[in-house]
Amino acid sequence: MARTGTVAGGGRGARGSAAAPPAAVPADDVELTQLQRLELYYWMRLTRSLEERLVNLYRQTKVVGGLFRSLGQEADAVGSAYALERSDVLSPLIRNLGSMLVKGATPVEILKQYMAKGDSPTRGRELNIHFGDTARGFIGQISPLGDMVPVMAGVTLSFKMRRDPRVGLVYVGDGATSTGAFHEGINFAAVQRCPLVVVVENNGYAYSTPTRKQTLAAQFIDKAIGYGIAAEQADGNDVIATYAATRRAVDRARRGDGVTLVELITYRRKGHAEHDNQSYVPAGEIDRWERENDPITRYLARLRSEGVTDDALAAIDARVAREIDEATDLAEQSGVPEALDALVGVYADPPSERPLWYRAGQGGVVDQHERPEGWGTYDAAARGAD
Ligand SMILES: Cc1ncc(C[n+]2csc(CCOP(=O)(O)OP(=O)(O)O)c2C)c(N)n1
Ligand SMILES: [Mg+2]
Repeated sequence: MARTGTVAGGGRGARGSAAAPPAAVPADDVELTQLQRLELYYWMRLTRSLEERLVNLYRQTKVVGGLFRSLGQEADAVGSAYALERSDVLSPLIRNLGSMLVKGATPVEILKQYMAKGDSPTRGRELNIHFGDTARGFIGQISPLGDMVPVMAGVTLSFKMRRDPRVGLVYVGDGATSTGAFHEGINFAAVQRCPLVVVVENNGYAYSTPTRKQTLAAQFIDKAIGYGIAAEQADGNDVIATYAATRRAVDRARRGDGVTLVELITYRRKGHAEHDNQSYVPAGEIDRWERENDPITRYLARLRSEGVTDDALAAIDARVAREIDEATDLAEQSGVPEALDALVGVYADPPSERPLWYRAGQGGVVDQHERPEGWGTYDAAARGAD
């Protein structure tokens, strides 16, 4: 079994990730041009600023539904997605706004989606970043944790069967690794030697449950041993280390050497969603991560030490601010969905199947037994004895 890894942060792994930030270990040397290094900064800054704009809109009650932040996890989302080629496919989670932006999702789409506008990607029928576009290589996410692992096993098995040299990447949280779907999916993909990268974002919490309360594994890469697959572990708050570890896994998958479990050690600085006040987090923990291990602050220090000027960085910040302002104006101008639009794309039109024969001419029976008066409630009084 291949078992390699950038064990940055002293291999602290699953059980200790929330206790203390990993030390700022320099990442492996990787081949990235200056332009690419600045792009990584752009994507992280865009992710954070877009979420900050969403917080403002949420407080103005313009966001419909919950708001899930990736504050402090921008390097893990951006660095891992950046390791993919354009034709590769990823399956994001709620904290992977950065990954979706890298894959081509646009700020205006994200803002419209969160505000449930009529011309948003799901036309107001889904929330936050639950939408996909196979042309751009990101699959629409679903809420059941771990369930996208078997889906991505299938997607990547189809790549392999068609001899299509594409790679798939699926994100799971630390909590999601405790589901049956995760186990079945990763095991199947391992046995089939699918070109799949499974990224475990170890951010210390699954909702209010700290990692030590939902697994006894010392670190998530240990789980790879049981599946007979390769593992990589990296400091998820170091964008270059994250990129490098994921890139090794992507290269391995493309070579035909199967699945890699990549553990990215990071920290969720906000609650599960905006409504969560994080009362269960030990005092000082969040402040410490913000002070000592903010992925953007760390990367800025690195870029400056490599000779990037303040002017160059300010130009990126200005570009991000301009793009988000323009996208917000556009999104705010869009209208709400038409009520009848809720039916579009739900039923086949015309129906692909003829109605069931035993229902032909039986509309009255169906109405009586399946759509009684007061649809959705049980009106016992009107029905007498039953
Ligand atoms: C199978 C399943 N169980 C429970 C939930 C409810 N739920 C949604 S997110 C979440 C916590 C997820 O934690 P983790 O996997 O660590 O991801 P994170 O939010 O930290 O990124 C829970 C329990 C769900 N969506 N699916
Ligand atoms: Mg988690």
